[in-house]
Amino acid sequence: MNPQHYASSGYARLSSAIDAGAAHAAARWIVDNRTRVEVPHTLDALDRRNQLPIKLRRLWDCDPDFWSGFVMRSGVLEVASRWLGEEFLLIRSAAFIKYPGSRATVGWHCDEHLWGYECEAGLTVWIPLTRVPPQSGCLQFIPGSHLRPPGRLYWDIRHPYHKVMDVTGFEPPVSVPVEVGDCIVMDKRTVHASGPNQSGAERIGLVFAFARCAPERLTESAVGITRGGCFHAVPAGGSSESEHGVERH
Ligand SMILES: O=C(O)CCC(=O)C(=O)O
Repeated sequence: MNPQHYASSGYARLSSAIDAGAAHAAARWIVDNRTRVEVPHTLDALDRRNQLPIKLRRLWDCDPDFWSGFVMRSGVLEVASRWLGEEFLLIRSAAFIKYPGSRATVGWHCDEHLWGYECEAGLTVWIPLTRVPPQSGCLQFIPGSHLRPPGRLYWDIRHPYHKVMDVTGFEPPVSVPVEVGDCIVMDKRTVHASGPNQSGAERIGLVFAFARCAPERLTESAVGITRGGCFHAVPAGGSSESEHGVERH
């Protein structure tokens, strides 16, 4: 990856940055656990004709042993620390499922608007757990959108989970297909969307959002991470006190 590309475009596809074995194990976890009632999700996770995206949330909280192992072994930690340095927070862990033929799309948005609080720096690592060719509803990005003022936000009935952005006058979007083992890293301000899954195969994307941010700003609990792989719980709005948290080396 050319670092210049990330700086100017606001996103980059990193080939072979994620351990394929770890990605396969994560796909198995999603398939085995998606109907557990305690996994927060937007819709019936088995609705194969879903017209709205199925999103599983707070994966870390559902199984910290599994997901801390994934973060340690997959390579995602190295990706995040490349931009965020030695210490940062994992603020979101989620998965998007689109079954074969699903018409579900995700509207234009940037992730910092979804987080809803200010961060000094932040990025999302999007990890395909299945192949995601263009017809599977791959991510689309508006190059350079992280450097310009955001477009108007409005409600669109096709995207009931968050406001979407009016991208009139922005650069044309670029589709970014990926293979298992790749990942996409995007700045918190980069405008992106995804299309319907017109393929015959299920499409699963894993989302890990990382940020450097004052803990008192957090509206949900997060996981503090140091590069050596030490994790501790950081409560919403609270102080980062590792003796109250879960240390996982
Ligand atoms: O996986 C998708 O289709 C959308 C992911 C996305 O937009 C996000 O993580 O912000």
